Amino acid sequence: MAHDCIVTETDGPVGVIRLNRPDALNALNARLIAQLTGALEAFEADAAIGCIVLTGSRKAFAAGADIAEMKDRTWPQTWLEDFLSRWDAIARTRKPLIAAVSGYCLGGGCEVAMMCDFIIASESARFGQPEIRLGIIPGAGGTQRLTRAVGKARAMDLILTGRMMDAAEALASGLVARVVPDESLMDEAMSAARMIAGHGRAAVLAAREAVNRAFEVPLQEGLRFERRMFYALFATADQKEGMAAFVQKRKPRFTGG
Ligand code: DAK
Repeated sequence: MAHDCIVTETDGPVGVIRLNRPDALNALNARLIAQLTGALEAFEADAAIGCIVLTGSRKAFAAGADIAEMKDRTWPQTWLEDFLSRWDAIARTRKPLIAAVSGYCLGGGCEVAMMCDFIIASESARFGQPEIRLGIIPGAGGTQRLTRAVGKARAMDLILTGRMMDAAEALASGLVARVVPDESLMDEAMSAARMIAGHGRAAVLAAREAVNRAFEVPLQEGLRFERRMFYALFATADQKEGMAAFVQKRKPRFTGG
């Protein structure tokens, strides 16, 4: 499928996907989601890529799922076709995924950003789950991931009122990892992505898997999982290289082995 809703590029070991439907504030229609999941799969399969940055425009990361596309759907259609099920593929990405968010990040857009490993926001970013104003509720993880990120009180406030929160509130509530000036957003995201891509690949995958476990299992099970992953990394060449480099006072040269 030709890419007319996204733009992809690579910069060394970093893959960049830019959502690109400027006339609709990057509203996420089926075509865009198909292109996005296809691009993620391609970067996953490319051994040269160690980290992926997902971004939008200065005005909008994405203003949500495409309302015009879904407004006339019926319940049997949504149920029988498992409407929007392709979205799950975004959350299944194994390589580290950073959301670089500027402008509107609403509804499904906020849910996609929350599927990423972390969010770097620009000062103009606005987050929200306004679905309630359309007579629906979040359907791609908003009630679950937002609640885990910001806690019940603020998640209820945002989801029940449908209001937006600015970047400062998103930072204070733990939804985003960093807030940077608008003009520095991509530099900051790319520099974080290059740093991650430069680390040992197995350690990076193990780290993100272990952190994600924290949301799914009881503490003792999570701690056991972390320890097993920690031990397993001693089987990698990158662990030998990382520790040898430290004692030899030089930079490590990780190979992914
Ligand atoms: N869908 C379609 N078009 C949209 C859109 C959207 N979500 N958001 C904006 N647009 C279009 C507008 O219709 C307008 O198009 P034209 O009239 O120029 O043709 C253009 O983008 C510019 O928008 P505005 O003129 O409205 O721009 P403003 O600056 O005045 O306002 C705004 C910006 C972001 C406040 C406003 O556009 C707005 O409220 N947009 C809707 C936000 C929203 O309600 N988002 C939630 C949508 S529901 C699921 C997966 C996902 C979902 C559910 C389930 N599964 C996997 C099961 C997700 C659901 C949603 O996201």
